[in-house]
Amino acid sequence: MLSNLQIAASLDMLADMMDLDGENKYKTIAVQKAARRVAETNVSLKELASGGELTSLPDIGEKIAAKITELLETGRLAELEDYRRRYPSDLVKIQKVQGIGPKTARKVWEELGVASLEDMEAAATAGRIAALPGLGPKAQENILKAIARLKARGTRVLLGEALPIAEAAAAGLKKLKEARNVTCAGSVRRMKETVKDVDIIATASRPEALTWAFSRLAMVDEVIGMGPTKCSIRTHTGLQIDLRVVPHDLYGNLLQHFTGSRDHNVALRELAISRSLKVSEYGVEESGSGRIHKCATEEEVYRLLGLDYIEPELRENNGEIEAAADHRLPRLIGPGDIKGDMHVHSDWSDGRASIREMALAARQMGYSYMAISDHTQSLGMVQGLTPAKLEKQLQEVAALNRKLKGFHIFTSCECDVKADASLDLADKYLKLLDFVTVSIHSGFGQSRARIMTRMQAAMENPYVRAIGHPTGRIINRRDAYDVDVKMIIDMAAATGTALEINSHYQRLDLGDRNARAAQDAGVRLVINSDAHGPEGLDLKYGVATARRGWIKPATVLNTMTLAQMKKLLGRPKEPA
Ligand code: DGT
Ligand code: CA
Ligand code: ZN
Repeated sequence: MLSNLQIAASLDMLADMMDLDGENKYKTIAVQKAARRVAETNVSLKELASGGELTSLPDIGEKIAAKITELLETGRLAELEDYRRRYPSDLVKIQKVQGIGPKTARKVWEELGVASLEDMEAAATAGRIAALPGLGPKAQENILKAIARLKARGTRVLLGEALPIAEAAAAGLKKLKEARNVTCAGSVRRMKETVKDVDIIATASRPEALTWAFSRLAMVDEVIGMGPTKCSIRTHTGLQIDLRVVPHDLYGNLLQHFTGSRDHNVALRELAISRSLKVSEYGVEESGSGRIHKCATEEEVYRLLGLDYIEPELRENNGEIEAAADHRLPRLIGPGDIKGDMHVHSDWSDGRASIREMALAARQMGYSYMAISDHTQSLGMVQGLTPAKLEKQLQEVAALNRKLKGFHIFTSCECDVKADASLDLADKYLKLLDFVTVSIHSGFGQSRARIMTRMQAAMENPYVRAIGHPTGRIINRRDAYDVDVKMIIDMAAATGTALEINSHYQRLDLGDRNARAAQDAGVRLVINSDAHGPEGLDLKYGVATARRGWIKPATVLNTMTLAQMKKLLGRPKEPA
């Protein structure tokens, strides 16, 4: 019987083959979405299928359900096998290399017999790609670079994929009457943007009740290891989770130890030695007397070492220990500091909900404002805002603002800065808006100088208040465009333009380090959802990224009250 992960892999492969074959884009996307849904589904598809419930999952219609059933019943998918007979399966890896795509992949296979990434690299190194019509030396060079980047990349899981599963596992354990404490530790607790695996630490009246229950959770695909106080499992999504049940009186020591990071723990141990103490998972020991302090809480561990409590997100040995010793840790931003969202899409561009629905959802979250920032037209989407459409949208927003109680919608757009560095809407339109965000959505392959010219043109525009997802990276999938982040930060400071922390878990752009550098340079940040539907409004990952970047509430524009924001936007922007 196939696991969810294997089913998702087959569907993914099918989508890739369809792409290669030049199949209709919408059909391909539907299969990709289904694959993703399957991979993220925590209950076994076998069970859903046996209850005839596959189509109860979002993104799974009758057609996809039939494919899944075929996979479950026969272990194969006739359609996929047919493709496999026609194309070498490694071609799909080639087409996914940044800047190659299905047409080129087919061309190099048909013309040069290139059937794997190794073939591709060899052909490019030998100069045979450049000789193909329509490709040339520049394309060949880019292909070589992309292959090199691909090789350098690991297989860490995105936090936004791992955390919901980790939290579901923890919630499953918390329900047991034997459970006392249950907490995620490791990189998940530190909210690192990618994680290798999930670590859960617990205390219990009967440890084996917890490890047993853990091994029986619906999300478990395979039990990797099992003992009286330890259990490791692999979920249907392929993620590994390690549970450790620890003694109650050492809970603080062990939670601290297994939260890490390793570098933080090493530095902590060194500091301890300088204070004649020894820190380990067995307690804090006084070197002279040999007395061991067992700590039920992490706060006690840090207190014994003479340190202020250090939030998990800061534990990367980036100066937090020194700051804790000197009582100079920042008051970090938290979810409760956020008062609104300045980057939200609606069905006026590629969003799925109306402006009203987005506003109601944002108000429901406790916000007092949002900016509706639909895409402009050059993105190549039929729906983008033209000047005429924008003027109509302004009327709709004005009408909504008259009706909505206790909530304000700022007018905005996510304006493209085009490959030639011009903005996609003329100043006379930008001027009408409360808040303009500019993003790069095209010409990703341009030289650093070209990209920076575009950034500069955007930031020097007096109406542009923020740069959206400033580096363009998609974690594990697409590298940043060739930007000089330091220069972006300097330009932002000089022009008084804010930089976005885009909260989508695949972006987290700016990332933690860059956000910290921006704050140090006096640049304002804005933590946005970039939501395309009400469910996308959560800023959890953006706030976590900010916390990892030592960000204080005052650095972030959308911690302002509505009145403060209105006042700020009523004045021209000013250098930092
Ligand atoms: P990752 O790679 O995303 O899973 O990152 P972590 O930090 O979750 O690393 P992991 O799962 O290997 O270990 C969890 C924590 O346990 C780690 O942050 C610190 C602690 N730890 C584990 N092994 C060691 C070790 O050999 N030395 C030290 N000092 N700490 C360790
Ligand atoms: Ca881990
Ligand atoms: Zn957007």
